[in-house]
Order: sequence, then C-alpha cells, then structure tokens
Amino acid sequence: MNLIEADIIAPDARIVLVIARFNNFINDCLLSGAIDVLKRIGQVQDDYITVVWVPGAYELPLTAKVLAKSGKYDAIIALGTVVRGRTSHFKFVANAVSSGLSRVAVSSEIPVAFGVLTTENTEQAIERAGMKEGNKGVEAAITALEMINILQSIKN
Ligand code: INI
Repeated sequence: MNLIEADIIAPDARIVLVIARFNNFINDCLLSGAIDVLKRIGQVQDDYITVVWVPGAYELPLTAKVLAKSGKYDAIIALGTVVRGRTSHFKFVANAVSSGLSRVAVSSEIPVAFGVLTTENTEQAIERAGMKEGNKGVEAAITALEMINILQSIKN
C-alpha cells in the first residue's frame, strides 16, 4: 500500500491571508489565531506571511483569485464572518463566498483554506473565534499547512 500523508511544518511556505473588515472585531481573532499557528506550529517565516484586508466577505473570492494568479503564494487563507440577519443578504454573501473560494482553489491548484464563519448570530461567531467552539482561523491555518505539504508530496 502506498500512503501519502503530510505534516504541518512548512518553513519555506509563502502564505497570504485575505481577511474581511466587515465584522472585523471577530475577524481580528481569526487572524491572530491563524498567524499564531503559522509561526509556532508551521514555523513559517514572518517575512513569508502576507495579510490583505478587503471590505467584506463577498470580496474574498476575487481577491483570492488575483493572489493565486500572482504565483507568489503556496496557500491562501480566507478569513471572514457572515452573520445571518433579517434579510436574505446573508444567503447571497455566504453562498458566493463558499462557492467562489472553492472555485479559486480548484482552478488555480493552490490551497484556499476556508476560514469564514457563517453563523446564525454574533454570539455563535464569537464562540468560534477563540472561545468554547475553537477558532476557525486556527483550523484554516492548519489546513493550509497540511495542504501545501500534501500537494507537494503528490507532485513529487
Ligand atoms: N460582509 C461580511 O463579511 N459579513 C456579513 O455578514 C455581511 N452581511 O451580512 O451583510 C457582509 N456584507 C458585505 C459584503 O461582504 C460586501 O462587502 C458588500 O456587499 C459590498 O460588495
């Protein structure tokens, strides 16, 4: 049996985090969790980490696509928070973000980690940004590191 598995140390990886300003008090927690993982677990060099701020989660897929096309990065981590409101705006934003980011990953062949919270309310979002339900930014950073290494193993 041939087994391909990867670890989550990637000191030479170049990683870009693209993050929404909308709900930024929550997204800041996702960002610090993600950067902590990249540095302390992934051992990624500080110079190899780039952060790009965009207005809202809806802008994440386009920005991720341009970043992927630049050829400068081994992985993209998308961070944001979409909270259900009283209008259907939530549905459109959430659907566009998740399908858009997935399309970028598949078409560019660069891992795009989905660190976007989609929750019923702000409380749920806070719980998933470093409180009792974990931190979606941490999860996304671990995924990005593993995906960089797994794709490299497959290609080699
Ligand atoms: N952007 C978010 O990041 N989260 C939200 O919850 C949200 N809602 O619900 O409105 C949101 N809207 C803004 C959107 O992402 C775009 O920035 C805006 O529509 C301009 O394109």
